[in-house]
Amino acid sequence: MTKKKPLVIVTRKLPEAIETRMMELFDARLNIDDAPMDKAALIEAVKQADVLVPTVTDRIDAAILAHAGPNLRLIANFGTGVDHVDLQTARSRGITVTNTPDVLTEDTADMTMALILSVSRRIGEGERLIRSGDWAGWGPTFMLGHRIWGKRLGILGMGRIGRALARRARGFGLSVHYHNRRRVHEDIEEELGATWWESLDQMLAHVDVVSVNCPHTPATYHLLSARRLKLLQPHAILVNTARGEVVDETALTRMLANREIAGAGLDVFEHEPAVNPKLLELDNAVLLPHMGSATIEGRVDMGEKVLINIKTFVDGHTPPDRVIEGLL
Ligand code: 8YV
Repeated sequence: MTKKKPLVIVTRKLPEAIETRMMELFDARLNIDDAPMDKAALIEAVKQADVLVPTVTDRIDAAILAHAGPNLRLIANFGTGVDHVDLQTARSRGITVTNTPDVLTEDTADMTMALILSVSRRIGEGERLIRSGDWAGWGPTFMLGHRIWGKRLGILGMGRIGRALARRARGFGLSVHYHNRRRVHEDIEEELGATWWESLDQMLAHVDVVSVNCPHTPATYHLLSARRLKLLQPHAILVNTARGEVVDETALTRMLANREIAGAGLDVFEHEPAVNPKLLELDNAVLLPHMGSATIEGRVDMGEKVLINIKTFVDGHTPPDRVIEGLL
């Protein structure tokens, strides 16, 4: 007798190769239209599924998980950050949660570097000028940005992406500073040429560029608060490719508007997909729609990780990217 395949509900459209494999391996319910699922649809999904595959756009909170059916044993997140899943509730309901680390590290670090360059060298402004048809030609004092070579970069969160950014930054002549809950091993510090700052406040006051590369957790919510943002020097720029919630977006917007800091490059927002309308008016802000890890290669790699996590779990083994184990 053949064993019944587990019902895997996928909340968003994934790369075709991943969806094909998902259907071969499991009883997969896909989201062909890619319309984000509303609360009622998510409740229905957790009621029925053996495995749920959500993304950052799905808020899997305690209210949703309260409806989880007895079959739901695994949430195999498509993405690294799991701040949209209530991990404690999942664990207490016996639901294991996995994610997709590593495979989006280099792409996200590339995008962080791109934002640092875009803000410093006014790439967005230049592009908009060309498209407006108003470009009157070159001039010696035209479109001057700031050199990044020789400046100080402060990385907030020296995990995988922070380290990948540090490697790139050195090639661009930036000196690397970082703040992390725990100091990284001295061999890594040496490889990256990175200086640890125990005090985030002191690092902020010292650097020219700040990059947010830590996850959003209760401990990092508004870590860059209005008070801390004020420690930045007026010529400093801030880049965020991690999570909007780590930065007080209202305070940041106000400071950008008043030129209390020079610029910001944001790929993530506090109330995504909503963006503070005042940010949209600012020339010193480069704004991207959460596309830090958006490469075809990366999305396929993420999908493969999801498949492996589900397959190992349903085969009775510990999935490689387990974030928490469901307790029962
Ligand atoms: C993904 C991300 O696009 O993996 C993450 O944590 O922020 C993104 O790069 C998204 O999470 C997919 O769910």
